[in-house]
Amino acid sequence: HVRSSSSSSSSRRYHGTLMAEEAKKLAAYAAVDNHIQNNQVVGVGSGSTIVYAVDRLGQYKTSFGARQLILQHGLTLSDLDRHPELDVAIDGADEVDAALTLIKGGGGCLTQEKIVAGCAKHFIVIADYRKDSKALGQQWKKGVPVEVIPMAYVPVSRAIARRFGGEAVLRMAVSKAGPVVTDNSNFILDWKFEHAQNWKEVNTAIKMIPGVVETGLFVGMAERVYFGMEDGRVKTR
Ligand code: ABF
Repeated sequence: HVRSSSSSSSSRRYHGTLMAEEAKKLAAYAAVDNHIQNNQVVGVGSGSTIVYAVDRLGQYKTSFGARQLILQHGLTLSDLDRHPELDVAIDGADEVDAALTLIKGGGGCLTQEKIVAGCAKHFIVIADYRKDSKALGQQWKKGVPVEVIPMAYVPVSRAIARRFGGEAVLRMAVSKAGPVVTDNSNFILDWKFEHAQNWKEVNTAIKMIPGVVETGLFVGMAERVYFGMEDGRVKTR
């Protein structure tokens, strides 16, 4: 069944503005309530916003994929071998522009999330107000993540900068002990672009560079985005 959106009246506020955590929860609950029905197969991504969606999904009888969270919430874990077609995928994002183009992968996950989103009949994004942008780069300043085969990171970085400008920098672990290694055992380049581009073309072109596994540009994939806003409302796009 589908429930109506969360009300804002119970939202906690901080100095008159909704805290980002509360905004994430608002967006997540509204998305689940509006798009998930019992017994659906649902794909979920990673990050701090999706935690609230799984929390809400735990109240439904649903089977889906994102290991620890799902198990913690007593939901049925599955995979794309058993369920190659998903009813809905829900995920967070680092930035969402006016055309619903996303930057993802700030937290290190993008390839598996793009695969899951691509397997879903409906791909729904949840985010707090800080991710709401007119044009990519206005809010998210860390660039577009690009997952690369480790031995190719230097040539890929040079190819991106040469072709599209800016700089593609190897992402290092917080400890600085070495590069971040993804869940697919690859590295991540953060491409700090200089100006707005045709993201569809850029996404395709970067993917064609040998050594690139996937980009954090999600173009034409998101069907609907839910933003939890500072004033306690949920904005959809
Ligand atoms: C994952 O989590 C990543 O693709 C994206 O970078 C990030 C969003 O995380 P959060 O919800 O914590 O901002 O989906």
